[in-house]
Amino acid sequence: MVTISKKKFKQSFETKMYSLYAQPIKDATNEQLLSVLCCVIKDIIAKRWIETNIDKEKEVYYFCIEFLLGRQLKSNLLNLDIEDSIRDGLKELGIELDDLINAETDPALGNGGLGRLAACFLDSMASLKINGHGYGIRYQNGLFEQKFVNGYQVEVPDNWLSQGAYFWETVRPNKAIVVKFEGEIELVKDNDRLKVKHKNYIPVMAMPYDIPIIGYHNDTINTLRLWKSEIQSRDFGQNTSNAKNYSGSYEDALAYKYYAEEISQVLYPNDSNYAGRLLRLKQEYFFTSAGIQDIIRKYRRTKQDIKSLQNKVAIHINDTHPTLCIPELMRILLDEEGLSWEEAWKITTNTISYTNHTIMAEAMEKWPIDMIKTLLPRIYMIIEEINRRYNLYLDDKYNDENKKQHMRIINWDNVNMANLCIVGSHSINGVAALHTKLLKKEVLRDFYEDKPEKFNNKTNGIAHRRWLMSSNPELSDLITDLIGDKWKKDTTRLKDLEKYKLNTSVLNRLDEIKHHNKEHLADFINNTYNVQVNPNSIFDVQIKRLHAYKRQLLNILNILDLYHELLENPNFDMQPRTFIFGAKAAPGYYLAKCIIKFINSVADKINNDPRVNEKIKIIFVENYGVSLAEKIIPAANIGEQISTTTKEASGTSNMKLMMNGAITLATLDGANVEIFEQVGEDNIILFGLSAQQVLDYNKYGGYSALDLYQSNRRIKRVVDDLINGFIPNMDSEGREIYNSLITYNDEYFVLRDMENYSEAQAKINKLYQRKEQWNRMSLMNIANSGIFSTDRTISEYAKDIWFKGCEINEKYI
Ligand code: 26W
Repeated sequence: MVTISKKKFKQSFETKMYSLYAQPIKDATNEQLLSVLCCVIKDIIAKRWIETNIDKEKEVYYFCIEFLLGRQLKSNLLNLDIEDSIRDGLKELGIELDDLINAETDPALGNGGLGRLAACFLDSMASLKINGHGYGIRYQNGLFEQKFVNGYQVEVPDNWLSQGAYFWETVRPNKAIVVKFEGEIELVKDNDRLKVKHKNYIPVMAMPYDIPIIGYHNDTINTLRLWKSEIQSRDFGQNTSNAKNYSGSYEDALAYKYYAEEISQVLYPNDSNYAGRLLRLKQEYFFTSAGIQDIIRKYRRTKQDIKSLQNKVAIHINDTHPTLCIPELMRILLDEEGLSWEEAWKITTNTISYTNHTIMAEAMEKWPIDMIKTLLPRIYMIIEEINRRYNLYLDDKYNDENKKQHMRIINWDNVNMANLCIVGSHSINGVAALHTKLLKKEVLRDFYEDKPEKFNNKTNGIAHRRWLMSSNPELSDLITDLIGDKWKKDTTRLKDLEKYKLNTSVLNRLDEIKHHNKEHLADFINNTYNVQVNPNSIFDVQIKRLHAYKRQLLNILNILDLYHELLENPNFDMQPRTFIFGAKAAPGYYLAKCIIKFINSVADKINNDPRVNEKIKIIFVENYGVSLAEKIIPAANIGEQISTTTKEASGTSNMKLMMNGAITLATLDGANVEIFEQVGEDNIILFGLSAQQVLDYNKYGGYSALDLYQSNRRIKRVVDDLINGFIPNMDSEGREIYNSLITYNDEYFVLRDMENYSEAQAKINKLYQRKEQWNRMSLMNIANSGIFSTDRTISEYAKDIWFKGCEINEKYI
């Protein structure tokens, strides 16, 4: 393990300050101090980082179009176990560590669940000593910064590199790679073989920026390699003699610069609707090609037979965005290594595995063939050949035309990326038990019936080091006081907490810690939004992207209903509640933006109504992201997981909230099902339609939102509030939401689940008044959250997918 004494640290810090900034410490800004600290830490780990990268065993490469890392300083200090000596050392230099922790930018290189999961996976791979590395894109602008103006979401560009650099990264120009776009393919005779010549292509340089991923209390330091797109201005020994010839004019040079740099300019702020934009396809090929070329370059240096690639390398495709890994690997094996199609296909499918993250039809990627053909001529030829061979297989095996249509890779002039992933990989997994079941039985049924052995489930998880140890240190210390610290490396040990479930003093301690965290959050809310919240109220939290299926609307309509009840009957029995929302809407998603405006408008009305504001407060935090989540989750009493059943593949905020002692209020959707199985019915509040009921409604109809609206007084009252001026200044937004519920028959069953939801909320109201029982529920949630650590998830991926049949697998059995 790396260590550093306080004395040595202080010396290094001063020396670095002089060499980087030539100034005394007292003159430095927090950003400068932070950059110096990052450099010192990078020096400490450098040797170990190099050693980890000397290949020993099979390596895993995790391709993901987004990585939502969060701030790194605190978690790096935790994982290196040097926080105390660094804190003390800095103090002696007159510097507060916490100021530097807060000065770090939070790189928002992801939209939500998918990107954050990828970041948690990196943490667990390093902590389990798996040589597992991430490949992604170094977006110049991450997810937009959200501002509220008159209650509307306004998007501001996220300029996370405005300080000039990201202190954790190391750029490696000597490892740059050329990615080729457009041009023409010529087949030339070379002795008795046909050789592929790619002419007139546009070369784009992929520049690698490496971020160290530090394992917990071990010597593993993996790499997240993010690629930045640049013009090809230098020759790093790569043959680009067939590249397009530019005239050399100023205009040409500018156009080329724009073409290259645009690719990694901005993260697509959309996590639900597939947009089909050419630039997105460029991004997808850009980072997959760079990554695959990088892997093969490294492998070639080992001088091993390319046919043994699968023994040394596992490539994981996280959702369909990196699908082009499949034809890109084929291209290299065929065109550069000269293998036969059969050999290349075997290596490719044995090396690649795929995770599906959504069953929502509108998120499924289907790229027009003309677009792929023009942008990636050689890749398209390979996809066409994969499709041709697969069609032969299908025609041989099945007669049912409908079924075959469904399974084809190229269909209706589009390439279906999920189908390509399924055909081109040896493992397909869903992200929670219910999700995998729906994949097998509904969405991918034909593929499952064709090759059942390829399908498996890997229920998501969360990095407990960030989401409990680092963000909730008081709770973490209490747990260690009670059961020792083995749980930090094996979270199933949290179960030992159950023996305190009747221990009043432990339950009280738990309550004090929650209260303390709520006071911190209340202070933050007061300082930031100038709203007073009562730490004795129930903190009821819904934090996730804004989407109709996640049903923030159900939550706010119920709040409106409570408001009416309170106005009608001031003695209405209600524990004070603080409803906390955090959510960004995709900029082009109009209904989601209307819902944001609606929540903000209701908040404005209720928070300023003295008749009720001892009872209800609504806080919609601006610009929700990883850093805010770390503040909110430790303070939550209730986690709202209220998606329309079948729609949320897994969810991960449900796990974070549970692990911090919040009680889950949920539909039996995604991983909520498994949370329920862990804690039992006494420790979770369930409501709503079952998966089967939702499937049946969707198949056979039978639900009329209008009938329900007309027959239920309370439902009618809140729906009418959308359009009757009760909530001021939202005529058109209210109408839009109203139409989605009534005119379009409530696609997400908001009104259908409303009564049941409000009963569940009433139940919570009662339960919270029995404080000891509530605290016991909280303890039971923490105690049973252990299986939701990504350490469990990742060891399952390792055992069942990446290292299956390998010697090194013994470690994971
Ligand atoms: C439009 C392109 C697009 C489509 C889908 C961009 C991003 C996506 C993601 C796959 C959406 C996503 O983040 N899905 C979420 O993945 C989480 C991690 O598995 C799950 O916990 C969430 O339930 C799922 O919605």
